[in-house]
Amino acid sequence: MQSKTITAILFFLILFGLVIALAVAWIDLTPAETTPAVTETQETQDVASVPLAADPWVETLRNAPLDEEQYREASADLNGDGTLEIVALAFSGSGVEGVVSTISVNGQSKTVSRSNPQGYFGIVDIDTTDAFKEVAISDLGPSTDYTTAFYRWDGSKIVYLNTTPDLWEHMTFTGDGTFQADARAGVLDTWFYRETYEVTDETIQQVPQDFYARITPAEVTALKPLNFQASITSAVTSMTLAVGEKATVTGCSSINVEDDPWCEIKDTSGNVGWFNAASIDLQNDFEGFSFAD
Ligand SMILES: [Ca+2]
Ligand SMILES: [Ca+2]
Repeated sequence: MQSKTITAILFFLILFGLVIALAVAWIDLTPAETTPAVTETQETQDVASVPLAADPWVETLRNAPLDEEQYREASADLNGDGTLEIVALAFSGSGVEGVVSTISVNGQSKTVSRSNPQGYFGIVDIDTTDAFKEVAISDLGPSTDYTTAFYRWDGSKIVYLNTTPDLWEHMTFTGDGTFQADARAGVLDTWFYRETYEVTDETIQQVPQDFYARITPAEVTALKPLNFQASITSAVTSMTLAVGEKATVTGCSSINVEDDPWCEIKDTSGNVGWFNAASIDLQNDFEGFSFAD
């Protein structure tokens, strides 16, 4: 009886020892994998040493590579007095369309009113006969509605001249006090024309044109028989289109609906006619007009 009891106790002790040994081995093997290194780093980091959360888009704007004539900081004589000004563009805010850019000249600053900045400015000379050079800051807009804001330094303060459509790199500056930019028309379908602007009395204004030519003429096809008159003022029919006949719309007399614009159309034989923009049904008279946001 006694030896049986001793054997049972020994067996139990060995079994118990084995269970303990296995448990210790399992504990030794597993913990390293359940605590990721990143969490440890975050927990042990001193809160004061953590940099403020930077908006990735603001960082992109601050660090994006620049071409030759693009600047985030520049020294330039903006008012022709022989002294260089320090010009700088800074960014704050967050989100692609929530970023605010601020232009500063010699420590004075102005907020650029648009919200999707390209991240740099250019220096242009609209009129080579005056003392000023202009700071041009373009913005990509909410849906490729590109704009450029223009500023001057008058010797003591920043003067906002105006904001025009298009990116300044895409504009034509001939130095005669005017420049050309692509602008979107407000009549018919979606089309762009070359707008001329001039700088006068510390502001930039459009120069009215008799005719606004489409940069890309609209290639259209008549969906019903159509007549066109010889000019805006002559009601004589100069051109007709049969169903299925192709023609090209080249431009209009105005780019604003309020001006009651007339538009020019040419057939494939070179005949020219005019139609009132309000008189046609863009969807049912023609096929081929394009509509974009
Ligand atoms: Ca100066
Ligand atoms: Ca000038």
